[in-house]
Amino acid sequence: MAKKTTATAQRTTTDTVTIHDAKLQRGQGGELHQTADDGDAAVLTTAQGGPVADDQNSMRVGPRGPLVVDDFHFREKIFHFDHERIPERVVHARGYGAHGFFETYASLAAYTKADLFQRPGERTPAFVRFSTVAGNKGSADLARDVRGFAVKLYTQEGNWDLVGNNIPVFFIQDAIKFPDLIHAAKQEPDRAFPQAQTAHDTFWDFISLTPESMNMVMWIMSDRTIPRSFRFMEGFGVHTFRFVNAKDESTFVKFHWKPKLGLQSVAWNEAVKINGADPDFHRRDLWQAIQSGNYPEWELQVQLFDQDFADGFDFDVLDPTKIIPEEILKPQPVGRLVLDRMPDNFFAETEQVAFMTQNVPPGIDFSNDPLLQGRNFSYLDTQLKRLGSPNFTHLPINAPKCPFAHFQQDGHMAMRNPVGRANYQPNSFNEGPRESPMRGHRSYAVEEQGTKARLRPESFADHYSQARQFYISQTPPEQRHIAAALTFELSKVETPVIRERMVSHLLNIDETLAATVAQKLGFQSMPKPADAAVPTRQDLEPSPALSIVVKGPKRFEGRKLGILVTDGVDAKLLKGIMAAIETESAVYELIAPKVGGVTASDGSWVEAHHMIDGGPSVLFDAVVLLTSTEAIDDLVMEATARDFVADAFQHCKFIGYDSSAVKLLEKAGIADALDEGVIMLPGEDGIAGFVSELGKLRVWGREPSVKLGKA
Ligand code: HDE
Repeated sequence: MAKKTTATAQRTTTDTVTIHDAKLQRGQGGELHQTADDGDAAVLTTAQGGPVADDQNSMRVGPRGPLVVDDFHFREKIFHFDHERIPERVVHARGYGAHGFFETYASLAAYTKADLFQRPGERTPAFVRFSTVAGNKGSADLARDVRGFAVKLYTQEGNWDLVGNNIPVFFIQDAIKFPDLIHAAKQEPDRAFPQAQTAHDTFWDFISLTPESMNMVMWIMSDRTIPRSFRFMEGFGVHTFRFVNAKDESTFVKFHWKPKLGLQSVAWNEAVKINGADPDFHRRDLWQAIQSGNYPEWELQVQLFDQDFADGFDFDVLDPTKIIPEEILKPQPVGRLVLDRMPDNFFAETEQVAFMTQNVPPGIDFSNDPLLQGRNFSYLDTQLKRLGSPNFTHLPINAPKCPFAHFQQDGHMAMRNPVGRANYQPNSFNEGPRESPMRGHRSYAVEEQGTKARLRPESFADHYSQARQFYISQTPPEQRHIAAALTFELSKVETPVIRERMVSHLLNIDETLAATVAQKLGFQSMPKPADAAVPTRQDLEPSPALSIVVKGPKRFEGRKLGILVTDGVDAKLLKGIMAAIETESAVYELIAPKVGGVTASDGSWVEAHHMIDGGPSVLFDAVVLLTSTEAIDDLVMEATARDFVADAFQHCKFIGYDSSAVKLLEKAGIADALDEGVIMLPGEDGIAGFVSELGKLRVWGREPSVKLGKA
């Protein structure tokens, strides 16, 4: 007898089974169906709209026979599934986006006619996508990498895309080098690894042969490339742009986004562990913040300058490997960006959003930065490749939110089709839109002349002075992290000459830095400094604005406290801490030895967010250990609990603890090393005093003793 393998045969007990809130019922032939016949769900249909009777079983000949070709529902379902993926972005593949708005503070009419900057208080809808550059779509969030900070502003005069990064300079001075840079940074082509890492030969080979990247090297080896959250990063337009006003006068402008909650990064050792504990750490952080109403906010600041300033400045303002230090040209706040809504659908919005540097409204124009000009060429191409049709602007996320009218027509997947007879202009039928010389985008009428040639200007030749300036502007822990990052990255480079070449560049930046890295790499002798077209300037003043620590937060606001609790936890103390954290506009999560929660000293049940394994201390900005005399002996036996404390300590975090947790400090091996950041609770200044201390975020003075990142 043939084996009975149908769903009918497998399910013999009940007639109705609830699965994911839908009902499975038996059809006439006894088959099980998910059914909407009771009226509480929409009827499942094919893409053609035909109601589907059975979505659980494909059509076949007999219970164990072959499938039949006329099962159009099966064919359509599988066909569509097979085509679900689109090519990932060639760079910035992994990203996460959110909706929000930009609000103008005051009219900038004197500088620009850009409509969004005319009326104080006006709000312009915005969509922002944050990204890493090198990793593939599924890579981990805490890769050491530049972060993309791409902003689409749906202005009343067309979309403006400010496609920036969290670092204000770039690796190269000419867009023609971009494919080489990216090939070198991504996985090596023969072995297809390493993923989302620059710590490999080809990257450092290219970099060491490209001295113009040295300023960027200092930035990427700093903690800027391991941000704690998208919410605590700066964003930069990088290039010099132009504002153009109604009188057609131009002012140069550089754009900066400043996070309201201050800057913050993680430690490298922490980043490595976060990638294992929660590869979606940055996504989850943004999701949780927005879903809980803690809307991240940035201020848009602009550096405005004229040709005279540009002529007198130490470096060429068209060179994207240089900044204009904020101390020399103060950025002016002009508005704020608030992210207050997550997309309804990741693919439709975050994946399909198409940013293009050439999307500028009237009043915003380009400079001759060769990188910017090259980008203006590239971004349109890449959207066609990725989205597959010139009609990608028909997708809601890419469509302007202002009225628009043009004669572009047809093509794959055209969703908006012109009506009427005249699909051209001029026409005699008075149909369709006409151009508007008064309102339309006009480029600044700059006079250009020169000899056509492939060349690099002399004014782009100084590759080391600003790299040095960046390095000397960092606080001691930040300088240590740069040395440690260089050491780590170069330790993964197998070809000795590449390491040597890098150290020879470092000699032109800072001798102590070069010596530290060389010593850690085990060099027997120092290489000669790299040949430099222009000697490094020693006279550039440090720019404190370049330090993350200096620009850190004043409060714990927006950060997350991890509270490790056990049965018998002091209910009053716990409640006090939770209330104080809420008052600080911060959040907390509870971590317990077991899934579920614990019973507090007053007998109440305390629900935990994580068991210790799933909530290591790297996921938090500070931690508190609240246990009890009954539970502590079991707790100290847990390796994960000891790691929780030891990691928090070595990552220089603040640790609050109650008297019963002393044993855990001992077992974690830190009881002898307690400092001002390890605080017995409720503490001399009470819980409020403890929470106020947390605003300092890290006890950097501890770092040399724990040797975290000490090169
Ligand atoms: Fe991009 N870049 N880029 N880039 N870039 C892309 O466009 C390119 C550069 C940046 O979230 C691509 O839609 C060239 C600098 C961001 O969707 C592509 C050059 C800066 C994003 C492209 C650069 C950026 C991209 C790939 C050298 C900071 C992600 C997918 C001249 C100011 C946008 C895409 C998003 C994406 C080309 C250099 C930022 C291929 C040729 C400098 C944030 O068009």
